[in-house]
Amino acid sequence: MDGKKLAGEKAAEYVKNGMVVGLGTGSTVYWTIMKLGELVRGGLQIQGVPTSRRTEELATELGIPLLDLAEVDEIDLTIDGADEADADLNLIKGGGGALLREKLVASASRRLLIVADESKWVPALGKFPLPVEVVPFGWELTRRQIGKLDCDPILRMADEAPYVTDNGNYILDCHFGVIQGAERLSAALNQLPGVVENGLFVKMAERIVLGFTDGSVEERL
Ligand code: DER
Repeated sequence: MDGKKLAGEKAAEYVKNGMVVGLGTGSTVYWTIMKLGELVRGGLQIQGVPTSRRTEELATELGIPLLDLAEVDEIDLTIDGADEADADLNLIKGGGGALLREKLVASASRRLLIVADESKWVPALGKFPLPVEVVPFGWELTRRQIGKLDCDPILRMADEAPYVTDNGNYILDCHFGVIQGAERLSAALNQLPGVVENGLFVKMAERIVLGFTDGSVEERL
């Protein structure tokens, strides 16, 4: 069974009529958005706030009414994926390059629900390199500063050129190894000149829906 599809579709059950829903980015929340498209065509009335251009395009194709983040005071529920999640529900996100808008939407949400397959559930964060969004101007200097935090930052490439986010920035994928003290590291990264945001989502998620290859689905708080 496809754990991502199981988790993604299960999460759609949390969406109620009249909600403003943050729509995450990635191949797991894709299934949530597909299910919401089906429900909207069946009469469900929601407004979505996309976390990336590609989520915006998908939701538009599906007929899900959309709002810009600037238009909403508060989002009822955001559903998004993750690259890693630990038992404290701290996350590494940004594998899909959408971490800045994802964190902004999540921070404006009353509830954050994560959807993932079992492979994302880890004893400790850090095996997945931590994405850090940086401004292109002087990125090499920023890279050196981040490297002083005991990691190896690698510029994310798309074909022969640096990957560029929806916000016109670069991403450094930072290999820390096991991360001890995610909150402290997140603060240390974000105070560096040139760093826009990082993929550590600390104490933001309320619960996670995990899909397993055996066909089971579990919720963990
Ligand atoms: O970039 C992100 O944080 C996305 O949510 C993404 O990394 C989630 O991964 P998925 O495509 O395996 O759901």
